[in-house]
Amino acid sequence: MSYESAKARFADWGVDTDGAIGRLADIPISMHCWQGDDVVGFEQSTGTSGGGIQATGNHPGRARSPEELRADLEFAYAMIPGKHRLNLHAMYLDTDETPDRDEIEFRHFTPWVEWASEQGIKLDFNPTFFAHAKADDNLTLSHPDKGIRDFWIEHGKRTREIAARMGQELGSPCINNIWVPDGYKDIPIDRMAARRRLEASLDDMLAPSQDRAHMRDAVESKLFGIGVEACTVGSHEFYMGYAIRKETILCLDMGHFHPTENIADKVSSVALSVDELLLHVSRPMRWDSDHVILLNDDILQMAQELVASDILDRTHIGLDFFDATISRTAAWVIGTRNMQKALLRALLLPLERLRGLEDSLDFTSRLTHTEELKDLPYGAVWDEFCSRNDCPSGMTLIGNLDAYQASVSGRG
Ligand code: RNT
Ligand code: ZN
Repeated sequence: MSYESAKARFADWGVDTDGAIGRLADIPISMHCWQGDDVVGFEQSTGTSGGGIQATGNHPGRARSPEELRADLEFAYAMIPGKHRLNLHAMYLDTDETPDRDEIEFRHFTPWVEWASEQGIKLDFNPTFFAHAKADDNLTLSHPDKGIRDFWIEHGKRTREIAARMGQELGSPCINNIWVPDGYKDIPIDRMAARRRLEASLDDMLAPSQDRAHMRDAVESKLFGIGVEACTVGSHEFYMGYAIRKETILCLDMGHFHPTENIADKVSSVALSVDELLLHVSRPMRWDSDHVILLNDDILQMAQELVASDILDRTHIGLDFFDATISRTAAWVIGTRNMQKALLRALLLPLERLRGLEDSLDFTSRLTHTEELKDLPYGAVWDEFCSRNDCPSGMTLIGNLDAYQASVSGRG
């Protein structure tokens, strides 16, 4: 179907497709660097990621250096319509030096900032509280040993300084997201003590004030992880309260709740209590498995909630998945485009009309509407969005992804 006929079909429902395309072009997605190399990073002496984070698979083509990762990212961004962000983790430093986590400085990341500036990409950042000997017990900021807590507090402070410099250099606030793996494999005696220690450490870390035009702090909760089945210190309730009291951004990772919970339902509730949200859009399968996101009901509902609740301008959309059984570049491209496709569908809803039906308790017509709307030609509008942004779709996209994967599959 041509775009013109699709536009007319949507116009029958009172929906302006050009308006939706225009709005979608202004929504940046923060693409996570760690899909490109299976969460390994570029420190000289890393082991496995630990902390219950697990990339499984050994498909050829994993990026082994910052240069390879940047080349892969450039290709991926070229296959994704619009301008997006890159979400870097502290363990992706690019330097010949070997600073420990409590020694990192902005200069260890300057190649990333120079590259981002050339590419017109803004950066987000994360302290890395895993894949380190001092995190082997799955306790970092809540560790009973003050020396270990202090080590991680210093790491966190440094990432906040680095994030602020990144944001300043690139002219866009860098979201620095704190996730710690802290928890207990078996039933702890004193959860309160662990939570008090985590809170005190976070307070210390966040004490130095930073300009919110340059960086903003976010905190990410989790239900459980492999190895910390009995208790996660930084639970949802912990961070929800913390974010409200300390006025940080709250990060909701879609894999960090019980599998039957609907994460889309949460955003309007938490948005009443915190100014800004960060999402880690992910696809848990039975557990926090971080599968590549599909254009499925979970993602469609999430996008719909952001649009219908009118919180797009205070929600930072980040992605968090990593599949090592498929092409890493294809994973980025598929997942990021799916997030955009979901947002496009939400932007193409006749929301006023649907709200009217709901408010007049006409649930029959609400259901008829939402089901009939599923037959509208979303694909034609998406194709138009891609072509206006010089991006391929369909068979051309598949050909490009295959060719790029073939070009990197010889990496050892
Ligand atoms: C882990 C969290 C966290 C990480 C990244 C690498 O369960 O989801 O966001 O995936 O920081
Ligand atoms: Zn996450």
